Amino acid sequence: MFEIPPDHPRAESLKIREKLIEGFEKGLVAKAGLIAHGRGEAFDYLIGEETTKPAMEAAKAAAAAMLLAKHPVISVNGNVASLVPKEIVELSEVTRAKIEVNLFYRTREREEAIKNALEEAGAKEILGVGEAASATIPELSSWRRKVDPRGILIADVVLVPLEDGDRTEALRKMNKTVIAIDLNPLSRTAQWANITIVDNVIRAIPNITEQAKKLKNLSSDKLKEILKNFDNRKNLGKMIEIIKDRLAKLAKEGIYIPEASQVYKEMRKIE
Ligand code: PTJ
Repeated sequence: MFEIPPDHPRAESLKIREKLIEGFEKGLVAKAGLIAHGRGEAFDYLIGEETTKPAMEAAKAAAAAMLLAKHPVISVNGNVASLVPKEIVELSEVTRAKIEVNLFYRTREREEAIKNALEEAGAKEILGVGEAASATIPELSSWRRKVDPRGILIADVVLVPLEDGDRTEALRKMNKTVIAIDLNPLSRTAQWANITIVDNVIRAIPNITEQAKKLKNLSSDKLKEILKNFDNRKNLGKMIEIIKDRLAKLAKEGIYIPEASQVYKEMRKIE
């Protein structure tokens, strides 16, 4: 892995990027996955690279939905397997969710590479690899239509981190509850899902696990209450407001980076 200078002002973001490049070189991440990450980074900048209150509320609703589910499934693609393999395994253990590999750019080599990465991270069972993905999601023409009859096909709740909108729509039409993690609140996935967590998967997956641990001993009535009080439209609206207000504030203040702001002040003094 390329060594990131620890004092680099954007060291954390660069480390995440390197993880993805490494995942690409190991055959887990699709070329388009690198492009998708860039898009995610841009939206993360806009929200301030931290979990917002609405994102935490969505993570809580997601945890409640997964705990209430009969057959919860976590759908994993190349980006997710590269960025948060251990965190996916922990979430699956806390919520008893199955893990299924489901790829847009499906190749047998990538399926196997992702399965290996998840097993290295401690996963015991991985669905959806090779012939195991023998069932089909109706009305979906992409490779994402191929699912495991023990997993996504019979799931009542599916967590789809970094998804494309078509499958979210298809899963909803199959009456499944879809939980999406997407930094872009305007994406088709974000708009189609029942619960959308507008946050980076790096933060969102551990947040759902933390919430699930807290909620685990609640009665199903209490969990249902949490879901009833969650409104995805409103939550997405709040996220868009947060971006809007943040940009308005930054535009007013003139500059975003505190050190740069200081340099400008010094320059003005000299003038
Ligand atoms: O591994 P595969 O073959 O299944 O392919 C995976 C990709 C991501 C290439 C595929 O699902 C795809 O093309 O996705 P899209 O349509 O590019 O959408 C990805 C969405 O995820 C975009 O809205 C990004 O803003 C968002 N995103 C990117 N990185 C992150 C993210 N959201 C949360 N956390 C991230 N780290």
